[in-house]
Amino acid sequence: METQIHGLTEKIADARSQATGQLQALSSLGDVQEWERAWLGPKGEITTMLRSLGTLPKDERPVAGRETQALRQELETAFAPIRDRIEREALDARLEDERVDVTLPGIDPQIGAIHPVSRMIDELVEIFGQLGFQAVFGPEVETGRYNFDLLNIPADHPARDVWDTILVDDPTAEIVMRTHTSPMQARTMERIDPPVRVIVPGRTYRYEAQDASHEWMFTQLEGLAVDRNITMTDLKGVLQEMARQLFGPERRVRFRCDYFPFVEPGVDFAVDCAICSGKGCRVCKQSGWLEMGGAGMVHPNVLRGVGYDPDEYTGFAFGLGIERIVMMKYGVDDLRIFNTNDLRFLKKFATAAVS
Ligand code: YSA
Repeated sequence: METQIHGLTEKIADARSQATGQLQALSSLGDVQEWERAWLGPKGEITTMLRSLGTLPKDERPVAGRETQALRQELETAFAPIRDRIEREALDARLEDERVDVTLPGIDPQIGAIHPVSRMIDELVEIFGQLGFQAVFGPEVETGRYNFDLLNIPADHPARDVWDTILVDDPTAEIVMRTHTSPMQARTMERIDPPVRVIVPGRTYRYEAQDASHEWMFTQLEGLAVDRNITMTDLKGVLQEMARQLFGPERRVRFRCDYFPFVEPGVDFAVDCAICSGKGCRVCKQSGWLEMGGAGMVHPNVLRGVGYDPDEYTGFAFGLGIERIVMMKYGVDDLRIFNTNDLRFLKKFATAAVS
């Protein structure tokens, strides 16, 4: 009996000297956690000792229990200030490490800019909006029916070849990347009755060799107005107003005969070069004029094709090349740069946006 109690007292003394010895050697947060786990934790030495009290004879347990609890108390009291000191030191070191000098100059954020072509579309939507046109959008993958048939270009017509069409998958199904925004003429007229006043900005695709003024993917803006008594004068007035707002009040517009199967009469229209005021320069290729697109009075067959009566309604339509307009407005001499992601080029427009 005596030996057991004696044994426990020795064990407690041992534990005390070991635990306090280790305590003095703690130096890091890891040490602190490890020590606490080993001595005071639920699976630690003191708990194990308390659990083993059950093996003592009943009348000795209270004394042994008190002594063990006293040891726990003693160790907790000795541990607390050491733990607090080490935690504080670790926190101080971390704060020093992560110190931020708020007086250092900041890093300028990289500010993006709207692409010049998108910006031009926004500008045109605004201008035509003032003239009563609403912007609508159509599919870039089209059927031959909308890209050609309903535009008065029948299957065997040679005009079908001039569009350099990119076919999607099966050639017999004639699913095409739209070669122009004109398919939206029929799509719009099928959906609504006159009066119609819409513009259609969007991407178009042609199997075409690239050069300074041609891309295989480019952007057009279609315009369509159908109502009673619409004449060529309305077309000229609308395009003249657009040119005036886009390039300045003194700009002149030129219309020359051209052929498109979906208009009669058809024209191409140009604006006198804003860069040289029509005298001739590199941008207008010394002609004094910058071609902007095709236009004309909507062909009666196109109106008939969507169920409109050409004896009751007339209309005009036009299609502009947006990249070419940006080129004219800003004197850009190679259209391919629009798709190169060249930041030096794009940043010029970023600056123009904020100035
Ligand atoms: C004509 C009459 C209408 O009633 C309505 C619309 C049109 C335009 C017709 N759909 C068309 O696409 N005509 S077009 O082939 O001469 O192209 C119109 C404009 O798109 C051109 O003036 C040019 O500015 C631009 N364009 C054409 N091919 C291009 C191009 N831009 C860049 N790269 C190309 N490969």
